[in-house]
Order: sequence, then structure tokens, then C-alpha cells
Amino acid sequence: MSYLRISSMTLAVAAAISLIGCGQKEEPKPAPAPAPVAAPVPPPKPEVTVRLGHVAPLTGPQAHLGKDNENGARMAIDELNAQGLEIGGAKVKFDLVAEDDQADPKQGTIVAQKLVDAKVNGVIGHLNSGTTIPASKIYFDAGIPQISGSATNPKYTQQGFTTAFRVMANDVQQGKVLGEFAAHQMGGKKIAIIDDRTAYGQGLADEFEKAILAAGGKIATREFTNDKATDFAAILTKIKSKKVDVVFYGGMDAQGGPMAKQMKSLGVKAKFLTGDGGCTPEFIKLAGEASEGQFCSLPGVPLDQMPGGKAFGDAFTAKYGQIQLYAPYVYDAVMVMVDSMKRANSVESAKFLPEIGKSDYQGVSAKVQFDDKGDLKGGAISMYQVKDGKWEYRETIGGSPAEMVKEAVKDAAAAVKDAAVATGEAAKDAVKGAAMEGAKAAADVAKGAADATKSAAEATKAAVEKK
Ligand code: ABU
Repeated sequence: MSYLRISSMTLAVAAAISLIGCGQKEEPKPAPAPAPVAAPVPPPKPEVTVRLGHVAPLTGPQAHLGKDNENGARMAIDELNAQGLEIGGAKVKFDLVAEDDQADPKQGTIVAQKLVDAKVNGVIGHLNSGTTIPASKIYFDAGIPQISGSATNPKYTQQGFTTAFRVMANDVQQGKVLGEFAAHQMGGKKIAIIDDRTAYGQGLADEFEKAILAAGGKIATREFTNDKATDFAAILTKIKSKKVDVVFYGGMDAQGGPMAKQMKSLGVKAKFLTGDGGCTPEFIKLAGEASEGQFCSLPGVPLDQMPGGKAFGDAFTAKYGQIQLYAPYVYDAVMVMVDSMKRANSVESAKFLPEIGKSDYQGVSAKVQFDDKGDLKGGAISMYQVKDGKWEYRETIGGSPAEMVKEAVKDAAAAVKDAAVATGEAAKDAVKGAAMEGAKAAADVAKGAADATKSAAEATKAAVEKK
């Protein structure tokens, strides 16, 4: 036996003794744990890009306003993208497709068609009534929802286009407030009106004139210019000879500012009054010292009275600089459109369009609810006057909760009337239907009787012949 064999045996015996000595049995080894089964990985959420068109003049005399509108829309889009929304089971990314219509009606229709061809989901804009109105037909025909944050001519929402909405008061409301303000608060008895022959300027001037006449004022002269003009000497010289109390201008700040300046240099003593198109910091810049004491109106309430005005103003100013005019409204227009997509759980135009009309959205500028035409319910108008080189708030007319209640009551009354008419029509139809049914039954009976008479006569004749 070799040393190696003795050693192996010794070890085996020692191991056996050792096990017996401890009284232990060899435990069966546990079965190896099954390899962990990976939890099923859900497929990644589909992503969808929603393209919103935005149209405003980005070149020409109104470019500062167009850029302001576009920035309002961009701010909304950036915030929505940061929220990482899911709509209809897909992650949504919003893209702004910004177009320049140069405030020109023809160009407005060209870019509208371009947006339709690009299959945008909705359109925010346009800025000007003169471009918004013709473009609205193109969007309506294509079934694309449109919300303007600045076009105020009433015709926009009076064409029966179910795709057209606006988030501010219109010029029927604005013209009335302006006319009453001129007559009662500016002492306007003799008034001169100038407009720029755009849909906005002329339309607002028409509404202003109606309100002046209703208030017992007199229109001394009505003049017009255009939205590219810079020299108003001929018109203002004529107006000077009329010795009017108030000059009203229906048009934008690019003309209103120089006009007020030229009034002062020509010695026209009348006060100057304009609508929202001139209610801007740019007007004050262009008019210079001549802006002091002049008046303007603006749909809505001042930014610091808007529900979300302060936060919006701070964020906007930090990002883009001073607000010109409509940025909060355009921001709201985007938010209202996207809120409608959320409620419809769809980004498809045809699916979320019906939801826009049902909006009840607390925006920055106001609570947004639409009437049956697509106009903002309870739209307010505020008046401002330049003091120490700034537009200073004077007062707000309309748009209060009381006004909204009044409108709701008016809507309810109209609904009751419609229901009564419908009930009357239905009753009339029922009576007519019953009468027709009765007549038909009577005719059937008569026909049956006639047939029976005929058969009896034939039977009688046959019997006679047989005899
Ligand atoms: N609302 C005044 C400017 C825009 C427009 O209606 O033409």
C-alpha cells in the first residue's frame, strides 16, 4: 500500500466519522432559483406632432404687433410641450407653423391655403380682421378650427362658419363703448371720423358713428386714409376747419401715432380717440408728446386685472420683452384649442372642433366661453388715457359677472322660445299626420264599400243572366 493510498483512505474514514459524529444528514441541495422572468416591457407610447398654424403680419408697419401675437402663441406652445401631454394615448408634441400675411387680405388667403395644404390641426389668427375674414372661408371649407386673438370685426363670426372663434369682444361692443365714451365723457358734440378703409378700421368707425348718433352727437365729417399712409395733413387741415371736439381714428397705431402728432403740429385742438389697434406703447412712441391726454379702448381688462395677468406678464416680459397688445389673448387662443383636444381626447380637427364651442376655460385674459356664433361671452371693453407717457387705465365697460349672467339669461330665454316653437311645430305635425291617417282610413273604407257594391252588382247581373 503506497503512502498515497493510505492517505486517501484515512481522509475518507475521517470524513465519515466526522459526519456520523455530528449526527447530520446531507441536506438535499435546494433547486436552483429559476432565472428571473423580466416584466413585459410596454411598447413605447406612440408620438404625434400637432401642428398649429399662426398667422399675423411679420413684416411691414404692423410687424411689432404680429411678432407680439406670435410670441404669445410660442409661449403657450413651449409651456404645453414642457407638460408632456398625452392625448388619445399618444405623447403630443406641438409645433407652431408661423406665417406672415403682411396684413394684406390677398396674402391672407394665400397663407391660409398653404396651412390647409400643410394639414395643420388648427389655426391661431389671423391678427387683422381684413385677413381673418377671407381666410376663415378657406379654413371652414377644409374643416380646420380657427381662433383669433385679435380680429374684432363682427363679420368674422357672422358668416355661419362653425370653425371660427375669437377670444375677445368684437367691434359692435367696442364701437358702442367708444361712441358713448366720446359723447358722455369727452364732451364730444361735433366729431370727425377717419378710418383706414380696412375691415377693422372702417367697421369700427361705422359702429362708433352709430353710437355717436344714438347719443345725439353730430358727425362733422367722415374721412379716410389707408393702412400704409404716413401723411395726414390734407385730412387734418380739413378737419381743423370744422372745429370738432373729438377726432376718432379707426385704424392701427402705425397711422394713429403719426396722425396724433400731426394734429398737434397743425394746431388741431380736438382730443384724439382710437380703438384697440392704436392702444399700444408704439402709438405713444410714434406720437411723442402729442400722445399725452389722448384716449383709446381695448377689449378686455388691463393685464393686472386679468385672472392670470401678473404671472403671464412677468414670464412674457422676461422672455420676449414688453407686451404690445394681444399676446395674452393669443396665448389663451392656443390654450383653448388644446383644452378642446384634451376634452375630445383627440388632436383630429373634426373631433376636437365641436369641443371648442363648449369651452369653459379659465384663461389669462378672461374666462373663455363662446356664444353660438363663436364670439366670446361677456367680453369687456376698457378705456385708457395717456398720462406721463403711459397708457393709464380709466374704466371697464361690460364683461362683469353680472353681464355674463345677463347673457346667460338671454340665452336661456332664446332656448325656451326655440323649444316652444319646436313643440308647437311638433304638435301641428302630429295633428296633420293624424288627419292624413284618418282621411286615408276613410278612403280605404269607402274603397272597400265601393268594391263590395261592385261585386254585389256583378253577382246580381250574373244571376239575372243565368235565369
Ligand atoms: N382689433 C384690431 C386689430 C385687428 C383687427 O381686427 O383688424
